Amino acid sequence: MTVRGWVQTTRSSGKIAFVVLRDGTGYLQCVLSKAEVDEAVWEALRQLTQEASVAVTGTVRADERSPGGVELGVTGVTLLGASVDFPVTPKEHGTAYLLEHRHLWLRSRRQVAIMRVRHEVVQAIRDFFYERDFILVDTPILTGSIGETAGTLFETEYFDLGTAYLAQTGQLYNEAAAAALGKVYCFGPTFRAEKSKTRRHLTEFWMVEPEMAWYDSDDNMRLQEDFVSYIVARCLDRRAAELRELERDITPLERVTPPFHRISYDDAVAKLQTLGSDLRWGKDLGADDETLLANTFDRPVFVYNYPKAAKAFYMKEHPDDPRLVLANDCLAPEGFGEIIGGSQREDDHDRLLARIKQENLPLEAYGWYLDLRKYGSFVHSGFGLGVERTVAWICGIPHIREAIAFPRMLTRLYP
Ligand code: NSS
Repeated sequence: MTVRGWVQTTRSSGKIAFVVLRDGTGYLQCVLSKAEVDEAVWEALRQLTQEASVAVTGTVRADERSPGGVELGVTGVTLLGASVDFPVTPKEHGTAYLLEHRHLWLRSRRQVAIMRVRHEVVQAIRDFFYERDFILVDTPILTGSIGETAGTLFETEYFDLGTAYLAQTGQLYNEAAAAALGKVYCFGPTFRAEKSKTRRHLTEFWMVEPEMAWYDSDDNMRLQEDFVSYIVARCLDRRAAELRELERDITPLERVTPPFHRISYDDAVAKLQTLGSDLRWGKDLGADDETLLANTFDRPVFVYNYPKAAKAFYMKEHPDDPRLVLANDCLAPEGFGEIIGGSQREDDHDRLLARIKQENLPLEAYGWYLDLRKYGSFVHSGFGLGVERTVAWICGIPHIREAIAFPRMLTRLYP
């Protein structure tokens, strides 16, 4: 048979030559014995360079030592596209260099494995919601209302209507859709002009956001733990080879089953202080706090009932303590930090109005959102899971820039 692909590696002893081919479905070891082929074929194969594209013809035979369990005994080779001095070699390159060559770096074995895990995560997300009768609603990317915080908006001119923003979230629109359809979700790219250069922040990232009518904060957390466990189990089941390629220790992932740990914000602050954090009540947890806290648990943990001042305007006030909101974050173990932010939504018209004013948000942009509290207001909750952070955690990679094909960051728009 003939296989077309790209040359990953070559190796030759003078009598026998090996080429590992990557064809997109996997890797194939091609073997050529000098004694058995024409001189021209031997030479052609020996001259192949990294990432040349080729068509290799030969006979498939079982070989336990080969990746995939088969190898190709080569009888013919056609060079389709030469590759001279491929810039990303097996030697170590600096991160800046690799990111500058992301379009080529993507072909390396690790990156291929990460992309396959990401693909599984995305499919698991869709399957989870489909199986539970959630309706997909695609929310707009160009929007007039600030979804999260005014501080991290990308703005663009919008004809005669003034400024449009790139969506930070689809949530507010989802809340409208939940009143029509019950349980909904949106899934797409979201944008934050984050000025921070951290391992966990991109300016464009993918977020999946379910929104459920009649769910309170506890229902919300139960759905989150089922959801995260489902995604992890799918990757363990169907992407074991990729996780092996990434040398991911899967023991901590195997523990990811419901119920997750739960700790109130109050208790989390007290615990963190005993662990040496200088976190003061009222502030959101920093990345170091998240790691410190999560390291005390053997599986993901929910931190719930945050101070109102640290969170977004739409969260429901705690019925017994007006300083708090019914919000939760989900922290992944092993130092990977927050993967989910969720909350029960403020369903009281006047309280929501007061919050919008308090936050100095432009009231005229929220008329439609307040309408949802005027016409059949309902208890509802939802959350957002960051795809890149989830993929980075499952793959065990320290920086989320490798969890998306072409990362967008403060200092990177190329390639
Ligand atoms: O800001 S969040 O905490 N919450 C929301 O956007 C809500 N509107 C979600 C909802 O209730 N429907 O972001 C949610 C998650 C967060 O936990 C991260 O996993 C991810 O989105 N996230 C990010 N990932 C990568 N880069 C950046 N900058 C980023 N910001 C949030």
